[in-house]
Amino acid sequence: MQWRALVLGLVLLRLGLHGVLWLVFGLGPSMGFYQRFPLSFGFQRLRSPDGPASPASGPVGRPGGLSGPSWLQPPGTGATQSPRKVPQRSEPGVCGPAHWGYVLGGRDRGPDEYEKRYSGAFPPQLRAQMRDLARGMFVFGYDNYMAHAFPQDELNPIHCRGRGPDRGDPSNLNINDVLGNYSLTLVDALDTLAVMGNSSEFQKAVKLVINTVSFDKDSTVQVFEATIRVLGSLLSAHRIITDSKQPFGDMTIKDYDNELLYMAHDLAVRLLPAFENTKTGIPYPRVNLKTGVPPDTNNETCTAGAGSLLVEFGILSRLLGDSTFEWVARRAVKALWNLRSNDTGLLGNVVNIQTGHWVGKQSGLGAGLDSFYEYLLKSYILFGEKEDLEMFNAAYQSIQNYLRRGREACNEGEGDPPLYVNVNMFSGQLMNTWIDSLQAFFPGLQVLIGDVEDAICLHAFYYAIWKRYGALPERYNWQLQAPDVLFYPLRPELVESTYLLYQATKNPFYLHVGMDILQSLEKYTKVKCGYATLHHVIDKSTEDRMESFFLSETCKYLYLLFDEDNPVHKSGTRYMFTTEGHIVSVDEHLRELPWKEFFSEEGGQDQGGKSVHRPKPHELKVINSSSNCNRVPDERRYSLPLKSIYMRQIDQMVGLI
Ligand code: DMJ
Repeated sequence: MQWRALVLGLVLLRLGLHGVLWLVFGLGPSMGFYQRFPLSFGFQRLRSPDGPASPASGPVGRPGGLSGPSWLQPPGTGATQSPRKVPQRSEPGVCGPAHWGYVLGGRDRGPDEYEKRYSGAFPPQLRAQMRDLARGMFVFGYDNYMAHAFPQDELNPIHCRGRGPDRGDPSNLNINDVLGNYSLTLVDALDTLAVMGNSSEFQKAVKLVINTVSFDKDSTVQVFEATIRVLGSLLSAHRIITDSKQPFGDMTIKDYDNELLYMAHDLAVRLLPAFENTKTGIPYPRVNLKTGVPPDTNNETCTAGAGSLLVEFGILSRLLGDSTFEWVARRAVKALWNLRSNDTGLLGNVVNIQTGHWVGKQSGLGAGLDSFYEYLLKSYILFGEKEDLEMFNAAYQSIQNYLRRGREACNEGEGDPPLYVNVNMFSGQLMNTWIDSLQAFFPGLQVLIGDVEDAICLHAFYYAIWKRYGALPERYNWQLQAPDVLFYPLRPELVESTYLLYQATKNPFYLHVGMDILQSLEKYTKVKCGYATLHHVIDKSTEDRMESFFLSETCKYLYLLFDEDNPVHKSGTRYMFTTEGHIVSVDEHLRELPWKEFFSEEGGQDQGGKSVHRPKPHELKVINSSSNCNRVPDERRYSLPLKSIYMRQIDQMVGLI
């Protein structure tokens, strides 16, 4: 009798606990995620929107919520803190679900049981419903852009109008860095149309871009933004059109003659002046598409802006057989890399391109640095250059050593859960107590490198913030447990990580997260003609702006999360996403250096003293007369000032001089 009472008691206790967690997390009783992922920090412990966190609601044994002292202290100073050893993976991005099943499923259980436990937890009908909701979200934004804004750059979704560069106020960088008067939203959305299988609209949109978009504009844009949003999209769409397998349906264009590739080249050539007259090789942040670097331009650039151009520039170079673009982008990455701190290995967030002095000494994972790390790894995945992986691995280890606070393992051990903070690049000292919403991309990157367990934890932290506000505030202060900067411009980073974690784990938890995000976007940001930036994540007031990444990234990742059978997952081609969410197939062709064949085996030395191959003179002639693209072999460029290269590019390609 006593035995029965004990069993009954335990069952009731468990049911009660389940119910409490359900109420607290609001994730639905079918999920059962906590059984695998014991979050010893509670989502509920974040401060409520309109008041401080209850002192009693802090982490176990420590009143005061998430402002745990372990995040304020450098690694290695507390009992539970020591710099974490990074899991070593030789080949990033290639592990299959079985591997993740092991990582997540507890060491004593195999992936089969793991699969069994969670299959069916998110019914297929619901998944289809969510996929359609995500597609509807894209269509509503896209159709409204086409109806009310095209050919302007962006849609003002509240007043149903278009928006272009702010000519009246050139200092309005928030707008002018991004909007170049080149139908930005249409260009940026091209491959989302393909991913959603909409061939008729994709074909229509591509023709429209070819026939109406020009880069011969008096627009001063940020090199980084033009690269990731426009150049990247053109290259992605070009690859989709010319893919012999056509996995997304018929995305071919009748009489297509590589127009998008040539447009990409035209744009890239107009960006090249940014790489001239810079003493370090780090590019100027902005160029005028007609006239080059403006005379009064700023010599300071953020690390991510200058150091995340290699994926797009590298693809362009390898498709054209013209090493110019990859060379300048790679030179910038190396210049930044060489400026890292000798002590910590960290980089700052703002640098002077002439002196190489760090103007912003903050090192973190968010604004100013985010895609720098991302592109070290993604460049390696695409191009297979070992030095990119080596840089990434070293950067990742420094991040673990100096930025990561909290306990060593995500789901076990004592102390606060891991968090990546902002520190001084030279001393490793904490610089502030906020994290930004851009940082939410990092778990996705961790998935690619194989650090899934840590990714789960960091993602959970961001999701906790999302659940609190129905959006991610631009900055969240983890000590005050309140937003520091309140707007949310429909950013994709949390969805991106959610999608990648779902692909890695197949845990339905991530479908619930995606559903939650979709529903709050519908609830708080949908307006008359599209989706609007949240001005204030607490009072939910909106701003009349829909950034182009909403269609190119946020909607795409949401759609892909729920579209299990999408060719991105099932076609046999491996795809990688650029930092703007554009798909690029990872194939052998991009690992070839078309210009390499032009060099002899005779060695020489480059400016850094490294061995290089020297071309034979007769080979150079062949190269220069081989096409209407300006094929400049690498080593020849080493001996030329960049100015000459640029002049020749402009002269031959654009005819501006
Ligand atoms: C996008 O343009 C890209 O993802 C970029 O890398 C940083 N952030 C925005 C969206 O938030």
